[in-house]
Amino acid sequence: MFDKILIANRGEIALRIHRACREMGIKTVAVHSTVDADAMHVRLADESVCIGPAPAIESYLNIPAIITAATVTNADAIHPGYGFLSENANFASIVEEHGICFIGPTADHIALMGDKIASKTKVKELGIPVVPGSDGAVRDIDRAKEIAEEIGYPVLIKASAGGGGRGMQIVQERSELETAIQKAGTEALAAFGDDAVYMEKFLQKPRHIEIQVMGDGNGEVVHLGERDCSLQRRHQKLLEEAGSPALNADGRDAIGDVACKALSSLNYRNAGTIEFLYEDGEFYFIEMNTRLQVEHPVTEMVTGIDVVREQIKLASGAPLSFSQEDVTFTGHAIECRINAESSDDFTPSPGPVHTYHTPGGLGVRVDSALYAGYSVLPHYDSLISKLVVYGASRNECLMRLHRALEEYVITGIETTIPLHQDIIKDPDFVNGDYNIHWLEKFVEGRING
Ligand code: MV4
Repeated sequence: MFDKILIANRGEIALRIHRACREMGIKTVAVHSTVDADAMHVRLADESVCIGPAPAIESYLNIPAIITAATVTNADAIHPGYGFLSENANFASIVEEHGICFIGPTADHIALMGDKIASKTKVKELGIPVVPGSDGAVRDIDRAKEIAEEIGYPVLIKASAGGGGRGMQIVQERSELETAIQKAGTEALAAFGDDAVYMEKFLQKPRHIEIQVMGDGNGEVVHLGERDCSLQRRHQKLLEEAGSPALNADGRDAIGDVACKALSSLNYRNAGTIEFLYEDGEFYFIEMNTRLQVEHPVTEMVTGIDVVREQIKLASGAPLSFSQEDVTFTGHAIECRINAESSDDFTPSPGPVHTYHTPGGLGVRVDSALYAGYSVLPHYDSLISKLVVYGASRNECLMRLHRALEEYVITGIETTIPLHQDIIKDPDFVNGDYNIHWLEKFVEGRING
């Protein structure tokens, strides 16, 4: 097992990783920018290294500075968390070239899944259902028109180097297709340096359901069930649940099985998430994330498995500590992402936190690096806390979430707590009756009365 891990991240996820290390008797090294010197992740770590000024490009994305920090502190491994360098294949290989273990998948798998055309082609070949569309890149406009007629309009043009909603064009009819393909290609080239685009049937009212997987790199792959992440605004998730209100145990087993078989033949290593659109009882692969995800705690609550601990064990060369039969799904969990933003128009609200009082009690977990007197910085992501609530049933979970949101006191800055309080009162939400478009409409209705 590792003696010391460098955590190449900040905020709540740096703390989350630190906690797993502490419980495993592993020493931690925090890295931080100049403005993060008094951050909680720095205070708790055994050692810390300043890696640059506030802009992430010069600190949390500064590969030479992070490698140097790991070298001078003698760290055996680096955990990248999410965001920043977590899905940078180049970073993963540089880490390994320095004899340091990268806690995550191989650089090749990160690169494969980062290329949306290559990953779709690969997973389709491995038996995962994909959205009907072009097989590979769209090059020829006449061929594109043929495919669009076959699958039916509307279609969606996506950038191969995109992902997470960046670089997409909806096409309603044949006359718009050529212009949209050109526009998508030009935009993709400017944004990502790669003009490759592909085409898919546009699904009108899907849910976003993702499957958590973990592999040992030798063909053993298990799944930890699904998360429903349909509540998003501008491709930012706001609330996630495990399990999905739309899925039962049989549905979960079926898609989980398909996911495990496919990733087993890839010899997938460490944690990963396969994202699907789910419409009319069918799953359609869209993307795979090769990192620990923000919303992993809801999976931990219903399975009892510590995903970060398991990541660290796998990275150290241990086999999976459980088999598929050992994984059971009990109760229901919901995560509310608390952002330092206005609940009405989502304008960022950085600044000093005056009062800070967290909810507690049975079934309540708060993953946050906030403390009274801390000042939320304008330079980074506005996520300041994840309120994660467990209940024996979805209804118990919702009742508990009501009271936990009521207990939570953060003053000095605006937060998304009031928005969450309204969402969980809505009858559609209570019934689990929502899709990827629901939140945008809810937010609009909430402001305009
Ligand atoms: C789609 C889609 C409908 N049809 N693909 C957006 C983010 C990226 N991961 C894929 N996205 C979508 N792909 C087809 N063929 C609708 C979306 C989409 C979306 C997906 C998940 C969660 C929220 C979303 C919001 C708008 C659009």
